[in-house]
Amino acid sequence: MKIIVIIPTYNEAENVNRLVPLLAEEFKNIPHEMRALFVDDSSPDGTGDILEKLKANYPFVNILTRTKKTGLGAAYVDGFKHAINVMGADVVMEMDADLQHDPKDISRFVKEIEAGYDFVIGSRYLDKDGIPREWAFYRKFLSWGGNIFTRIVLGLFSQTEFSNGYRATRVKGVLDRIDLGTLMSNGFAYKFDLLYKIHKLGAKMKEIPVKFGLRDGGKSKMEQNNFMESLRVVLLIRVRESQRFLKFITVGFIGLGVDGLIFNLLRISILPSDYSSAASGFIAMITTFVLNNTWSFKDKKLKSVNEKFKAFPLYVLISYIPIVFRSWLIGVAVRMFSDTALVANAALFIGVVIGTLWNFIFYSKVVWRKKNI
Ligand SMILES: Nc1nc2c(ncn2[C@@H]2O[C@H](COP(=O)(O)OP(=O)(O)OP(=O)(O)O)[C@@H](O)[C@H]2O)c(=O)[nH]1
Ligand SMILES: [Mg+2]
Repeated sequence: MKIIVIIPTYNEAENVNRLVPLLAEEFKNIPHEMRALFVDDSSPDGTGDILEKLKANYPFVNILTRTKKTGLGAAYVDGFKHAINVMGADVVMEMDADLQHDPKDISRFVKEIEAGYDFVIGSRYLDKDGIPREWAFYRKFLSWGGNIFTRIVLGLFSQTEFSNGYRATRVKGVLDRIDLGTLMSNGFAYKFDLLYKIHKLGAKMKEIPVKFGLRDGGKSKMEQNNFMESLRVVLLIRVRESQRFLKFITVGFIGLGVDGLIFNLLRISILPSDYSSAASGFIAMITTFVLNNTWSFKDKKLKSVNEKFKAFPLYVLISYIPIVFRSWLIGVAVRMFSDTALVANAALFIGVVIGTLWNFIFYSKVVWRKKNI
């Protein structure tokens, strides 16, 4: 495997001299083609020149020079593209230059990739010493609170770490399926979006405990707006994810309208009420199926006639289960309490809410389970 450790630098002259020999030590122990790719934004402190000198003694050093400092996310996107398209990476790693990420951990990341994981992140929350003791309370709180908040908002409860920039990602089938041009932030917050996109692909993800050191030398480049930008990205991911649900709810209402309209049209023209209901229900099912397929689940669209014919009976079956459940629930409720409009409608409402969630989950996981690539 060709593994490329991407290290963005901005004014890290003090650190790269120490980091490169440590990388050399670590790379010796790893039975793969190991490379480092420094992405330097023309640092005014001469980091680029120092790297050029290091390159002469350490051939694994590669340098990508960007003319402008346009943010950590933008630097990484350029780094990923270079690593994949120019250097032919099988795996890319993300790592800071300031020795807060211990180079000795690299082999632990590689082992997890060898074991079949697609994405490995170093978590500072699996061991109690993950975060530097010396950090001020507010920084500890922000880091810890931010990760808990993200975990809840994104509903990714298996993940304890979202913001650490020490990661390894498989290229084939994972990173090469992500449109790097559309990541939500040019700054540090791209890390949240990229992690979520990797999760959405169904990648096998793994956390390993790491200790986050103190910055060794030089100044922090943590941008002032990091916090607000991260909050914006996490909330936007949530909105983006909820869009499908909102579309699905809209389709449900359209279905209800179609059902009612056709039921009444048939009833007053040619059919008795019971037949009208059966016919309108069926037409409403077809309508919602088509709308869900072309709109709510557009990205997972069933394209061939064959696929649609197979999926439709499943769709009908899934949709009928909550209707049966709802009828049962109403029966139980009126027997337990009293047969009043309030009890019956309250039970109906609970049944509809449960049914809506049921349908959404099973449509997502069963009917439209395959993502089109
Ligand atoms: N190329 C490039 N590198 C950057 C940029 N911003 C940060 N970096 C590098 O990204 C890595 C992480 O930045 P840091 O300033 O260490 O951020 P941090 O670790 O969250 O903050 P500290 O704990 O204060 O160090 C370092 O290697 C920086 O040199 C940027 O805009 N362009
Ligand atoms: Mg740092």
